[in-house]
Amino acid sequence: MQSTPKDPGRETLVRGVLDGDRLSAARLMRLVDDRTDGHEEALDALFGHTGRAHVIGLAGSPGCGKSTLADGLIETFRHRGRSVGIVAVDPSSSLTGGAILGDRVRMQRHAADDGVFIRSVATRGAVGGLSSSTQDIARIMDAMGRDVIIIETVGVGQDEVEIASVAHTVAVVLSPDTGDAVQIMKAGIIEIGDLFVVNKADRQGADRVAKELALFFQLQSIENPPAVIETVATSGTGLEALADALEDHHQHEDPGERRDRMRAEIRRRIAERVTERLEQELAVAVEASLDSIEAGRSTPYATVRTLYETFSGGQS
Ligand SMILES: Nc1nc2c(ncn2[C@@H]2O[C@H](COP(=O)(O)OP(=O)(O)O)[C@@H](O)[C@H]2O)c(=O)[nH]1
Ligand SMILES: [Mg+2]
Repeated sequence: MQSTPKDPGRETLVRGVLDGDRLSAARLMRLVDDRTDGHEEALDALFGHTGRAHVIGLAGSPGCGKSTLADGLIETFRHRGRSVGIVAVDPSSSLTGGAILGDRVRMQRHAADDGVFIRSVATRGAVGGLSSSTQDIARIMDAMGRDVIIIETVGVGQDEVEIASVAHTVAVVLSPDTGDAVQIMKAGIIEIGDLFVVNKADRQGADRVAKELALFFQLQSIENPPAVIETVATSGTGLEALADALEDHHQHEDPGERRDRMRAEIRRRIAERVTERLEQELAVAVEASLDSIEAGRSTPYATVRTLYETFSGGQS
């Protein structure tokens, strides 16, 4: 890759993304990841150009086959003439680092396809949950004109709940070898699934898991029970049916529900960003006040009042 003589302006970057330029998109994604000054303005400029893509979330325990499914779905959607964006949420943990590397190698075969854009996002450790960059990255892919965006989560509790507010369609993935079904029903993950995938259908027990799920929905007497689809991600079996079900869900999505989800997402987003900034500033301010408390010039109580007034803009 040639190095650019100078940093392209924010406007050029935004224009590039809107034109579907991969390099511009990748550059902006890096700015977002690093929280570089000005990235929010670029996102602002793109915001009005988003909302067209179908955002799909894949949730489920590690090892159930989400990456393999995502990889297979790339192919299925490409055959249908759709451009695809993949957002893989990387756990920062070195434990799973190997698996991520494996995913990258596997998906590498799509590298030459201009209709495929793959990007991984690191989770931000302590904060937990979906990296707040995830939504931004998805939005950039949306703005660059991707038809379908698939977000693969790492599959730890909070992520899976948050994915429901980011994606239009959430597919909860299960596999027979993790003894998942019952556990997942307990964990409340079931509520976020718009449809359910029983992957590794080549293994014993898959039919049982699928039946358990169907029975579960039957007992709940839900009016429109979610689809349960069996797949073998490694061979591609069931992927057409899965893509059909994903598209079908999107086409028949209740606008009210979409609006609720979007509002939940935006609410969470704003609170998260504001909190993040305030916490940083507050930490600095608290640190700065320690000396004067120690020297007897102030007290913790007075400091609380002063800081509160400062941070609430004087409206206590
Ligand atoms: N037998 C079988 N193995 C699968 C299937 N799908 C995925 N796997 C394997 O399961 C392992 C974990 O898959 P991966 O996609 O990385 O799971 P993830 O952690 O959910 O992303 C890999 O070794 C895959 O090759 C399947 O349908 N059948
Ligand atoms: Mg994976």
